[in-house]
Amino acid sequence: MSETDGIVETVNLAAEEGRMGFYDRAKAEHLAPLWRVLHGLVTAEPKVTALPAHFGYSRIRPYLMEACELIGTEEAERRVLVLENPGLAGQSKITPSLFCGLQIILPGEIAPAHKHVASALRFIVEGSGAYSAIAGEKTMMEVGDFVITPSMTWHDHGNESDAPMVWIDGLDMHMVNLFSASFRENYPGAVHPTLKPEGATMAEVGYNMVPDGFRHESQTSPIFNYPYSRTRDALDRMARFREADVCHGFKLNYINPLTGASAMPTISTAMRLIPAGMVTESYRSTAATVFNLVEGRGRVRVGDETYTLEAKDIFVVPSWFPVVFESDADMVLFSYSDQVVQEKLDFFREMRGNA
Ligand code: 1HN
Repeated sequence: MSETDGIVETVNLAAEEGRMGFYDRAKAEHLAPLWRVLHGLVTAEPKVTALPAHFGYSRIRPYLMEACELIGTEEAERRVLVLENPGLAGQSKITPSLFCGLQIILPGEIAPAHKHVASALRFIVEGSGAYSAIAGEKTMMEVGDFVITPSMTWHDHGNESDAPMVWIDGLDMHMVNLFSASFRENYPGAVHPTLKPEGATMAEVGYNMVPDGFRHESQTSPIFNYPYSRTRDALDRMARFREADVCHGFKLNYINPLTGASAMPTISTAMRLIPAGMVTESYRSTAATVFNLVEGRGRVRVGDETYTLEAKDIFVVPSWFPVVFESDADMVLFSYSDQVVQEKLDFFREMRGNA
């Protein structure tokens, strides 16, 4: 929408000439007439500048490998290629509120410890046996695992395997920056000392049981690795006795087991299974969503675009764009969005079918 779109709707353009002197003098006092911008500020429908986009993993992977020859993790701090929404180029945004990157870490490398207000998710795409250490507890990561770094929590990563590890980094820093609330700190030393044995937190809260007096102040789930083996098993079992949702297939949302709320306070995360042969009904919502195909094959239609999907591909559905999935072989899709924030703020809207 251009600046004049709002003006045409709101004010009599012929009369504007006589007001220009007033506008000029008001501007000197940092005053501006709302009536010239009103309808651009408060639109009748979402004003979406983000575009649908598809990042084929086989096309991206060579760039990740080349980046490994050009820079180490010590210098880069994090060796990440940012997935930029083509409608939001140069802003490090996959959607207006969310970051998406692909991080690669080679055998023997360490991504040094730091912490920041922004929360991060890792979704593992390739490799096995690298760890993320969060608040002094390591977790080994496998393809399909969903790993959380809560706000202002020390974290470092290391690859103790003999192959590269690649994961998606999803962050909420654009929300943090909207509020000018960002802080970050580097740890004095490459790695944070180990404070808890691996699996400690999973034992405490990962089995629908909790020790007496267990305290957890943060709004982020205490569970920081949701392993794919369990997620996949749950989807499989669910598909045997439930009806698939016509828009989402079989969908499970990641939750904080202590509260039942979204696992992360700022990012909704989910895994869905769209069984072979299913074509979903059209769905749109105000929560722009980033997807990763973990397994399976098929197509997705986003607005007027159709993307053929192979395992590990990433794509984005902007706000209010209709999405339809066509599954050729059981598709398992991870997704993240800002839905939880929009729900908290009473912004969220969705439309099922073509209604
Ligand atoms: C970050 O801290 C990580 O810890 C990854 O691995 C990606 C992108 C922007 C800002 C901070 C990490 C990031 C990031």
